[in-house]
Amino acid sequence: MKFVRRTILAAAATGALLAPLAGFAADIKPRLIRFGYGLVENSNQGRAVKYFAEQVEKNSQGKMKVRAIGAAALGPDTQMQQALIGGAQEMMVGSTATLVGITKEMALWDTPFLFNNAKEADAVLDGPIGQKVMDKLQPKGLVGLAYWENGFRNLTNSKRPVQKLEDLDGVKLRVMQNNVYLESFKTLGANAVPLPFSELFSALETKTVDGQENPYNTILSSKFYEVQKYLTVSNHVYSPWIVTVSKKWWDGLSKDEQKILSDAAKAARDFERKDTREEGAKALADLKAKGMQVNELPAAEANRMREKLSKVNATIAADVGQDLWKETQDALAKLRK
Ligand code: TK8
Repeated sequence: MKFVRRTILAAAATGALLAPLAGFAADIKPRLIRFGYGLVENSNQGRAVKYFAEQVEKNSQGKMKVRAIGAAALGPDTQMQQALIGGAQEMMVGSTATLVGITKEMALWDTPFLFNNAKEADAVLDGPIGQKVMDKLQPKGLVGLAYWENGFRNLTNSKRPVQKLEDLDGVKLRVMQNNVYLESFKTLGANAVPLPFSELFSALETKTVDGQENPYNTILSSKFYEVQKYLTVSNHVYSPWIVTVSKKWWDGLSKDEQKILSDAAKAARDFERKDTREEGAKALADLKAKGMQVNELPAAEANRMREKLSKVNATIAADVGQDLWKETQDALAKLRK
């Protein structure tokens, strides 16, 4: 008995010694981070937030705790952004598209058909252009840490398969609350209705809107297949998510604490992109199995769509600035060489 107790005491002493030693040089205080997001827990977004939380807790020896709050329980993206700016909430991840009202340069990522594939998206988002756009958040009270993948967006609706552009005529289509999306889908002939994501499922269920557009992963995790019959593969735009922090709160953190958050956001980005792509590769089969009728937009129609949508490019270029627009086009041309 005595031996057992001594062993336990010795083990406890070693543990107690090691923990503070490991954290000795680092300036880390106990912190509670309320981290909000829009999708459900069992989604690529939810899984990545969980991974982020684990990284932060581990690398701060348990001092920094992340309280992950999903399913828009803290409100839609725009509401959380305001909470971050005011300092009432510490962190969130959401669509860059909902940030355009705060930072107009974010509209760059709404450009239809900007990226041809995920490799191009990663290169531009993780490179100097992505950083430049992200830095524009700071004067508005937000700090961007990393772009995560939402993904290439595809159309779903409950009316008919979209085989040609005209099939979109009059379809009440929910779009993100953003002028580029509104203008893009109006240009395509749809009756575009801006709505927050948190209201989307019930809007589809009650037929307030006929359709929406989102990546396969989200159509699956948000169970849109329960209220949408037709899925049209259009890949009309690549949409990023962005991890943001309240600048008010961030400025009060030590350099060590900031680094822990920044590193964890990037590690979670790599985890998330891999997870999203793996799930995305199987999702179409899953969605078919759940009863969705899937069609590819014929190449000729996809080209017509691309051509029509190129009209909004001029508006985007004017909004984000001609220099940034040109820099992006040049970077893409270089990547495609
Ligand atoms: C989740 C949204 C979602 C986006 C949308 O909060 O609104 O359609 O694609 O991922 O950010």
